[in-house]
Amino acid sequence: MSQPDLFAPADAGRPAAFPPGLTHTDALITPDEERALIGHIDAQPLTPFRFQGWLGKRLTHSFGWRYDFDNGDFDAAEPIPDWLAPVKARAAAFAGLPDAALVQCLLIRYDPGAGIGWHRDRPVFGDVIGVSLGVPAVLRLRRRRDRGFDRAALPLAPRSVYHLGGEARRDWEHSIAEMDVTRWSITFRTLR
Ligand SMILES: O=C(O)CCC(=O)C(=O)O
Repeated sequence: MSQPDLFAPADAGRPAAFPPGLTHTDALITPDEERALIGHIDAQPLTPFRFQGWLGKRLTHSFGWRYDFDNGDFDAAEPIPDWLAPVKARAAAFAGLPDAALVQCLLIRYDPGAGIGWHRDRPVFGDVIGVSLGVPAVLRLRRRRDRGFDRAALPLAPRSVYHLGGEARRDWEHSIAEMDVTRWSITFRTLR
């Protein structure tokens, strides 16, 4: 497990400490497992992310619980399927959480041109554990200060996993820039 890049560029050249509560490790799964997971994700009924009538470019599918960004509804969804069980167990162990606590799962496919803008996950969710698939990406983080933002950037290798807990989850926003090539992610969440 690593706490990469203790310092990253910030607005006005001010360095920002890497957020406490963010941990990361490479190689959570093997390349064969990654290929199988990508195949499963592509076989799901992925739909464009919707936000208050606006249609995003990334494609998503939820298991366990679904938060509807169009109307704020939060409802039970189809149970997390068996093909996700091994990666969920490893993600939970990595984060030091009980497997049973990861009750929500979001699949995302970012085709070229798709990204995810600055946000904090909805307050109904607790810890967030993300598995990154396909190609390298960068998880950008920022926290608003009196002037500008503190910023950090976590490189995500394919098959790596990150955990947003504590301050990183509570006080920092995160985003991923628009991709040039397709990337997939699996995020697991606890409920508060
Ligand atoms: O694709 C990722 O790793 C990030 C996903 C994310 O930020 C989210 O689902 O809220």
